Amino acid sequence: MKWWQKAVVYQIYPRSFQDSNGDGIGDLPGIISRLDYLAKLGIGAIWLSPVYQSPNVDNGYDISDYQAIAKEYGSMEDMDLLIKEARKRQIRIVMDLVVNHTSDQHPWFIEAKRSKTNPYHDFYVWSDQANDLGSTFGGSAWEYDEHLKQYYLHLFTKQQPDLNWANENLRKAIYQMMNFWIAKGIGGFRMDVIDLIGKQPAQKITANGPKLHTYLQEMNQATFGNSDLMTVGETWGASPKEAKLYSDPKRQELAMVFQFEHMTLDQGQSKWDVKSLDVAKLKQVLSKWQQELSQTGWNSLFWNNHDLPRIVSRWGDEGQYRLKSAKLFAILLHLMKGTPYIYQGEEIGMTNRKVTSIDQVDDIESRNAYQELLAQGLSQKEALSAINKVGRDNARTPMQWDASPNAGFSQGQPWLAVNPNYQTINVAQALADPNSIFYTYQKLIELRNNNPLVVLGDYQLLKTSPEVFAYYRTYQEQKWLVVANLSHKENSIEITDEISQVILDNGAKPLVKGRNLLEPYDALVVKLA
Ligand code: TEU
Ligand code: CA
Repeated sequence: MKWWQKAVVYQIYPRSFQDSNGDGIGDLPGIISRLDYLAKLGIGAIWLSPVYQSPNVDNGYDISDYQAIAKEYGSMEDMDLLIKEARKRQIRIVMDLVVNHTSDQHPWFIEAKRSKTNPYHDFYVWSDQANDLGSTFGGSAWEYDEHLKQYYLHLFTKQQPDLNWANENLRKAIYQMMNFWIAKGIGGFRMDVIDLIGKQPAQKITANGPKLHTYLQEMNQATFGNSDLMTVGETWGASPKEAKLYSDPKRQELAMVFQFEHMTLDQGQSKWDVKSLDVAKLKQVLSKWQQELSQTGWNSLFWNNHDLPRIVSRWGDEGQYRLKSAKLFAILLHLMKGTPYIYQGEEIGMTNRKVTSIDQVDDIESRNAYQELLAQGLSQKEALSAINKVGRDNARTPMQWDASPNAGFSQGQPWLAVNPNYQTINVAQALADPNSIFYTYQKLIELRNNNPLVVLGDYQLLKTSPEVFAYYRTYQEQKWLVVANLSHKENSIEITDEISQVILDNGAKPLVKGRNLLEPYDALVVKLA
């Protein structure tokens, strides 16, 4: 068993985690000061969103120097100290690797723009014509360069020019940079939009290009191949078949990928067209992924990240049932097979935050979408309502540590306003309350550490009423049953097994053999006789 099959990973969005010097921006010393808290939770790794030098057009996902720490986050000494202090607590640091594109301020791009014969020109993707390929953040994916009279490709903002992976020197430079970080003793890489690196824009192929897996195998050989590093690729476009190509150990590519099929179930025509969740579909999709990757490959398990709205607000109930529904989503996910990820604040049930004007929105994706939605004929109110539901700032408000001003995140003015509910939802409160969401997560991590069933057991979905999600995990002689009522209404479940013990619940009454009534958002794990 690999360490990353047993570990739970905690994602930190450094800008919003803990500010140590009052400038309103979270930083590395701030993270170090909170390691004991994370150790108490029990996590085995931190996925650190980008801390590299960046003009911050896309909050660090536009990198101008891969081997320098952004000044506002601290220094390389702070980074080394973070790695060391985390290791002392058996926590590894997984770095965000953003190599589909750089910032337009990266020296490579500045050189690339000088002339068509500059050795760095071919590090990027140029074309004499623009086709109708669009950018994820709105508008065309092509930007005209007046000087070179050529277009360059940017699948995200125009300040994020796409790298040309067909260029061998570029690939070597990236591998060298990765080895620089590996030598520091990091725990692995989370690879930003890695499914795009094989792009062939002339054919309008972006995800899953023909050479994608060749590049990843080459990268594996040139960098982390012979180490025990954890690697997870962000792949919005992956089907189970593709996920197996990435994560089949025999193929020597990545440890696992983030797939997003379950996270797009409430989308209509676009991300901004939000529908209600069909729980039956959620069951079907997650069960499909559990089955498909049961023999080959490995799943990653998540509800949240820095791009997604908060799960309690999205599919749970942030009001009356906040505690119960947050625990339900924790139990449902952490008992599945795969590596679970917790996004900062999820473990205390942080919620979405509402804005009343576009001026309160920081995120580039939401700001661009707002203009596009208005142009499509939506009212300002409708556009803001969509942003309030699924905008990325929902996940990016500062971490709520305690009830003091600015939630204990900063002594100064936070870069993004704190969610006003911090006086009741915060870490200090959670740690003081034995019934808090925090302790449910802690218990789930402990269960994973102590029971091979949780890591390795087979998964099997039970046939139940549509809103009840129930599955078995079996390993050797052991069998567990997980039941979750994803509804603010009562439901029921018929159980054919003898139950020997309740392992964990969210306030739900113990289950019995036969018919059981389930209260809203009831969730529990039981051991079968
Ligand atoms: O996200 C990939 C991506 O496609 C997102 O833009 C996603 O579609 C969107 O956020 C959903 O709302 C990664 C990073 O996680 C994201 O933060 C970056 O902005 C993006 O890549 C570009 O690097
Ligand atoms: Ca700071």
